[in-house]
Amino acid sequence: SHAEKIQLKDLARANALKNKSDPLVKHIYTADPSAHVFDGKIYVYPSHDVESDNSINDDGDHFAMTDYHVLSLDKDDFSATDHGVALSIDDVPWASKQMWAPDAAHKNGTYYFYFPARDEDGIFRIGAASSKSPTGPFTAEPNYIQGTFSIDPAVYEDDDGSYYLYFGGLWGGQLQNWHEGKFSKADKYPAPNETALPAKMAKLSANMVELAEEPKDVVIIDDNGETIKVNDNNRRFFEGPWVHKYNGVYYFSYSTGDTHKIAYATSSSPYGPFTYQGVILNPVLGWTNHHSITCYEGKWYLFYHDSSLSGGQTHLRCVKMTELVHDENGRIQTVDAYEK
Ligand code: FUB
Repeated sequence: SHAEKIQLKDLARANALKNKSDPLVKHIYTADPSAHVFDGKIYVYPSHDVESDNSINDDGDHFAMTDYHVLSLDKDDFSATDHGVALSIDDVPWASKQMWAPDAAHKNGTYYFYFPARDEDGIFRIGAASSKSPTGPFTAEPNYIQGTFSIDPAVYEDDDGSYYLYFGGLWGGQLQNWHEGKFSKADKYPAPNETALPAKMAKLSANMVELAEEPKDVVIIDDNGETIKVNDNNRRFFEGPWVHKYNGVYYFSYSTGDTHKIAYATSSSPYGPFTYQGVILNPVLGWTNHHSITCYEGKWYLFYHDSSLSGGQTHLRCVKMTELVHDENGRIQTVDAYEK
């Protein structure tokens, strides 16, 4: 019967999620999973980690990725299919190296893929590519999105048909090299007791491959309305922004970088300011922590990664998923996924 089929599906999904330590795929290294539901199916847009001889440093030179694969999840048991190379650096005219954490969006039958990479001058920019299929292959725009810089794009599709691009990352992500619209080689941070460097956001143009406005600061404040400060490493934005909406509230979530958490803050507007709320995901195995959140058939899921598949090598990661719970007050229950 129909009811039995639904029960079987729920069982299969519950089974798939029971073991939080199972990577979605094991034949390649994957990281930074951005998950979306397109046409009734979950698609995951991850980075594709590769071995590299580069030295391990604070600039992230060891993250030397050169292409992207897209995963889709089976509707019944969430088993993952790898759809092969969706975009390669050889097919991106402006990009020189390091294809880092991507995202995707859907509008009017076209799928848009967003990705950071260094340009010919070694400066991180954010590019766009498109396809008629959610799994690509994607055709890159000839140049990066004008006005973008830094890393980790995340596109949020609002209920009114607006799309917002959030981006930014410290250290290797170069946010600290941008001041008054100019890139400088020297790192420059505000004083420790000043407002932390913010993520950036801007509305996308109707064509999805341009910004409709100058990037604005994503301001995070505490319960007293004070901005989160540079030296508040447990709460300040580091990289990996993501936005979802729950009960009409915008949730801005992100990695705290050197304190290795996924934290979140909430607002009544996609522009913020966002009020700090707490931790979504505690540190995982490996230096980076990077996530996304999506709702599928009434349940919320957290996608994240760790370095368990490579025995702990920070730049060789694997993506995973688990259920995410908002309590009756809209607070997110902290997930502890560290493998002991
Ligand atoms: O995967 C490369 C970089 O590491 C990402 O862009 C960051 O968010 C971090 O996960």
